[in-house]
Amino acid sequence: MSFPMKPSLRKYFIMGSQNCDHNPGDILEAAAKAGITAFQFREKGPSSLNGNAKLELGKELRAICRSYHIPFIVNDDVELVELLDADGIHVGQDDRSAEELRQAFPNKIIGLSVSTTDEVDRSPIDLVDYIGAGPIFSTTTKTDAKAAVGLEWIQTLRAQFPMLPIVGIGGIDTKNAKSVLEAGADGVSFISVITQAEDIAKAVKAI
Ligand code: 3NM
Repeated sequence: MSFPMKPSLRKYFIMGSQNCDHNPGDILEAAAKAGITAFQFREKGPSSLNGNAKLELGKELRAICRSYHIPFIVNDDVELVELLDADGIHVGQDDRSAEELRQAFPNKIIGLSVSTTDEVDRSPIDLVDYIGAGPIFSTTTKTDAKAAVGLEWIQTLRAQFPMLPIVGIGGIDTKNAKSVLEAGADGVSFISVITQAEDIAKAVKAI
C-alpha cells in the first residue's frame, strides 16, 4: 500500500513500550481511532523490549495500523521492517545509511533525522521520503536528545528544500504544534503528549 507523504506526516505518533505505563496496543488503538496519520514503532532506550517480545509487540501494533490504514514505520531495525512488512523505516544520523536503505527498500518510506546544517550537508536528502527535524523544543523523552534547535530550524530547512516533506519532533504538545506548521513543517511528530495524556482522543484532536 502506498501513502501520500505530506498528509501522512500531519499527526505522526511515535511510541515504544518504554514510553507506556499501560498497554501499548490500547494507546495506539485510541490514537489511531482519534486520527493520527502515521505511526512509528520506536522500541529504544532503557527498559525497551528485544528479540521475540519486540517482534510480538510489533505484530500487534502493525495490525492496528493496517486496520486504520495508516503507515507503520519502524525505527532503525531493518530485520523488523522485513518481518513485519512495515511501510517504512526511520533512521538517525548514526544508524544505517540512507543509501543502503534505499537499495534494500526501493519502495518503502525512508525517514531521516537531521538536527544541523552539517548533517544536512552529509545526508543524501534526495534518497529519503521525509526528514525529521528536531528537537524543536526541549524534551525529556529521549535521554540522549540534543539541545533544542527551535522553530528556526524548520524555517531554514524549508527555505533550502521547498518541496521536501518535513516533520518536526521534540517537545511538541497541543499548544505549540501549530507554531511548527506555521514555521513550514508538513506535520508534527510526538510521543509523550499522547502516551501521558489523560484523554488520548482529546489530545490527538487538539494537536
Ligand atoms: N527524537 P516527545 S526528540 C524520538 O530530536 C525523538 O530527533 C528526537 O518525544 C529528535 O514528543 C524525540 O515526548 C523525543 O518530546 C520526542
